[in-house]
Amino acid sequence: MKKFNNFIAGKWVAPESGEYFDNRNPADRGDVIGRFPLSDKRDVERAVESATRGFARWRRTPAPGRGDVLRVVGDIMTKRKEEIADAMTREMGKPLTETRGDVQEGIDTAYYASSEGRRLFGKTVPSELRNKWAMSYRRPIGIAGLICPFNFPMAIPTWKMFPALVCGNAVIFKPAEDVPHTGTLLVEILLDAGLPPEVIQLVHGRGEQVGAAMVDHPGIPLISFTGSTETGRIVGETCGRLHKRLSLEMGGKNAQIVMDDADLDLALEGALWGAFGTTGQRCTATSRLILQKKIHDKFLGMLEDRARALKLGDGRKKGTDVGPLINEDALRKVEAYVDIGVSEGAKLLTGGERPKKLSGGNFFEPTIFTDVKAGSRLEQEEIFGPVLSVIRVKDADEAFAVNNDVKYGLSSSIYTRDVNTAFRALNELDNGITYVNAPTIGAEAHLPFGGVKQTGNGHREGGWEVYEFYSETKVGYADFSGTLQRAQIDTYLGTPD
Ligand code: UN1
Repeated sequence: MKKFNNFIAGKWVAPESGEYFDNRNPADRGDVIGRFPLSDKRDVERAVESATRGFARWRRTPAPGRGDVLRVVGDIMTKRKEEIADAMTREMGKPLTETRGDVQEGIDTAYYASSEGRRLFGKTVPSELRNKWAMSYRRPIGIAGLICPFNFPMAIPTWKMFPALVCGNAVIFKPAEDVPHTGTLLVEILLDAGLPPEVIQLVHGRGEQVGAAMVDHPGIPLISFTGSTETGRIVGETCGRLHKRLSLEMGGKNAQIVMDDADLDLALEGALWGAFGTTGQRCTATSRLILQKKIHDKFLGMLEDRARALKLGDGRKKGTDVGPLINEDALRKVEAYVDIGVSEGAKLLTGGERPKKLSGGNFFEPTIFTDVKAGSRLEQEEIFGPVLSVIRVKDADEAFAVNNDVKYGLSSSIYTRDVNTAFRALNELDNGITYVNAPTIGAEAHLPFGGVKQTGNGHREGGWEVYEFYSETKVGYADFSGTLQRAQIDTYLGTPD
């Protein structure tokens, strides 16, 4: 059985505990991919010491040079795309089409970050005084602690890591314990591309040990966390106490609205992809379907047939539409929500069980509940699985109110042919992302990604905004007048020539 290690202080090293855990294929629990370190506080401590040295060196490398390393990273990922996708499906479960997309998102992020090395704009503005310059510019912050989820094993770490690196920070990377192999491949690629070793540290293990030690460590001034709102709250409390810069990406309860005037065939494809793609394990997954009353019954008929026809199975086999859930805990959580739905009086239209076949993996049938009441637990709480709740509404106002009446605010979608309704939705839906005539999933790497309310804490990943998070703005004033000029006191016109 292959044993993998942490990457600390420029070497692949065993964890201080000497303990390892099995990384299993969720489609076939008997298939063990390898054994990965169960690290703890001591490993994080060593990672911080090394990253401190890495940072001292990396911050002095000009940003275009830092970007050049990421360009090579993108080139290597492009060459190895197929092989990484296969390894990712084996440890995470989603079908190959999706894992290829996940790697592609990493490639897009690499090239975007690489070109940002030649921008990282500050601003030069006029001073109110003569012979004085005023400008803002960016500086790196230090060590970035990145705590990543399992559902996008390549894309999400790259969203965090590449902007952090191009801004000149060193990185301590903790992949989710369900996907340590993809995390390892990513670090190998960074090293092959020429990243100086001490700039990146990889520490495997559980959130309670490694993640918590990173959040607690005073030597890590910046934390980026993607995961549940419950864990995010704990992370936020600690970071607040220690004055750390923190970006949180957390839960979602995303809705697709289908209006009476929508193209129903298009809306159907969107609902299936949004709800059951990645087995519903996306923060952006469609977990609510809000149907206007006239098309409600017809649309449900169309949806039921197609949902039943989805093929569950090993994501590495041809023809698989939906892979397994990530682990046994996820399965149990989904089952618990099916029970909650039934007890709340929602009607189970299809699914609701583990399939009879495929008992060797963490499979669960695509599940649809109808007659779901707005405000019920099924309608309000994040499930992170293949469960879609259908709510019937009379008009756009009610649809918008139902969409907005949850504690989360990541993504939303509306299908309509009416341009006014579409723009109203863009204006009125309380989410970080709203799609018109497209599903709730499918964010592109060069636009800001994130949500409002309890989905986040105001930061964005991806796009241009994330560079604000990973850099500190500094202001420089250079007075070359040779006299004391007092801002706000001396006249704007200064002393006459
Ligand atoms: C997530 O939902 O967890 O928008 C990330 C998408 C992907 C990223 C999703 N590009 O669906």
